[in-house]
Amino acid sequence: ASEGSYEHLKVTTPRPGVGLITFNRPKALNALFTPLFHELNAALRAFDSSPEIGAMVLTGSEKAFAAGADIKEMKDKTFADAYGADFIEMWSDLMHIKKPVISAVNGYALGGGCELAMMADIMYCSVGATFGQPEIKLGVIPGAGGSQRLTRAIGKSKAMELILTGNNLSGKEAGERGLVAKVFDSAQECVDGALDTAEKIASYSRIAVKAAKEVVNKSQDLGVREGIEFERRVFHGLFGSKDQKIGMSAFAEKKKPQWTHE
Ligand code: CO8
Repeated sequence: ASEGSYEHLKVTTPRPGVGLITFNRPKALNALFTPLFHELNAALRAFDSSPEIGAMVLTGSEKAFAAGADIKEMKDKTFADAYGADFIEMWSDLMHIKKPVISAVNGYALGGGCELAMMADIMYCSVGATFGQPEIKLGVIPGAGGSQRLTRAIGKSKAMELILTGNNLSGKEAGERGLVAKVFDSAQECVDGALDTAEKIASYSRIAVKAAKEVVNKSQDLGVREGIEFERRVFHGLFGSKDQKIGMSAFAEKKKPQWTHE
């Protein structure tokens, strides 16, 4: 994931252990289309497998995180085109990334843009962010998990209202309703805040971070009892890691832990 090798993205490593992916399709407000996803998936995978990287930030511009799927690319598709080619399946590869991903949302995050932001592990936004699932206005419905993730995040009644009306949700309200973890006053502060959090995550044991992300994600799929049992197994497993010995010994010796990520 070297700088400058992408057409629709900017890919950089601005902080120790942190990969930053910025959508760069300004003329179409970062509308999402297949060539962009080929690049996004390649960039995410490169960071996920890089030993240098501990966490990632995904962002757009001040005007738009992403204004949705590219309507011009989609408009002439038939059912057979969409179903036959599993249209947008590869748009959800973000879900298979093992390292934490933070979405820093400024401007429009509509339709697929909102869905992609919600696939991240932590969402941040600025007061100027605008979330929405406007698919109903185009004669369709959310197609990349919006109906499920938005409903879990903000509750059925509000999600239903947004999805049935196509109305937007402001950055401020996204914070109040718990869609995002934090709301910042400006776009720059939002990206910087996401980079700060990513840098902090990247400073910990990669093994523990991976396990923490995995167990929290399981809470979305499992019942509470199975989830707690799963968590305990993973917790026990971490006593087999070097980093558990390093972290706990460092505390006892009042030293800073030097992780080996093993
Ligand atoms: N697709 C294609 N082009 C777009 C899109 C889009 N979603 N959004 C904006 N653009 C283009 C415009 O056509 C325009 O291009 P041009 O200059 O060539 O005319 C350029 O971006 C700038 O846009 P506007 O002039 O419209 O800018 P405004 O500031 O006036 O308005 C809005 C901004 C309100 C965001 C407006 O552009 C808009 O309503 N866009 C469409 C929003 C939308 O409906 N999004 C949902 C799309 S459906 C969807 O996402 C289905 C999800 C499927 C799964 C996705 C998996 C991840």
